[in-house]
Amino acid sequence: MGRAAELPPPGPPEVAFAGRSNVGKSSAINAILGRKRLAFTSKTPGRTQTINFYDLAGAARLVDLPGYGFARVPQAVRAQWQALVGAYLDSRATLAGVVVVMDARHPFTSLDEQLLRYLADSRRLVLLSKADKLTRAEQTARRKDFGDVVLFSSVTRQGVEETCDLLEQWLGQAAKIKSPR
Ligand SMILES: Nc1nc2c(ncn2[C@@H]2O[C@H](COP(=O)(O)OP(=O)(O)OP(=O)(O)O)[C@@H](O)[C@H]2O)c(=O)[nH]1
Ligand SMILES: [Mg+2]
Repeated sequence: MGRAAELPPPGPPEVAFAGRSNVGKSSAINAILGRKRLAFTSKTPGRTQTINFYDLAGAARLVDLPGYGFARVPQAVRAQWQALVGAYLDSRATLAGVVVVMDARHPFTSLDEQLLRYLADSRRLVLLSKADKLTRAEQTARRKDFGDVVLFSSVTRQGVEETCDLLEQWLGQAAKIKSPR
């Protein structure tokens, strides 16, 4: 894992993607940017281990954070994760907002709740990922349970537009993140 000292110097506004391992953060970034293999994804939880920055024509950045809650990670690595991601979320002056990605099929864990509480005063958006695994009825039920969330799928691209619109608002006029259609 990298250290905070290795982060690129603050530049344009950034939106960071946070959440448990394997929920689809890197895939969501790829779907939003319309680039299949930009951010590395994997079936194995714990794929993203450092903080990765994706530059949007110099006007903004999307930031792929390593996931938390991966049981097989040794305690030392977990502590390092907390130090790295905690320091980033705490002190990044150019952080414009955080997208919290949760698997639409699973209830929030206590770590998810901690993160949401921690971000309570920030700009944040909750994506319920892998929505393609749910039926319409299940999607409706999730929306009722969780309130203000976007049902999202990097496979069907459900929710991509809605997310892009909101991120563009956060990032300001300079940042056009939608891929050309
Ligand atoms: N069906 C479905 N699978 C998805 C979706 N998004 C991601 N996946 C799959 O879920 C697995 C994990 O995706 P990643 O994008 O690597 O997840 P991550 O949150 O970045 O994981 P870490 O980097 O380990 O924290 C991969 O096998 C993806 O193909 C989705 O919307 N639908
Ligand atoms: Mg990842």
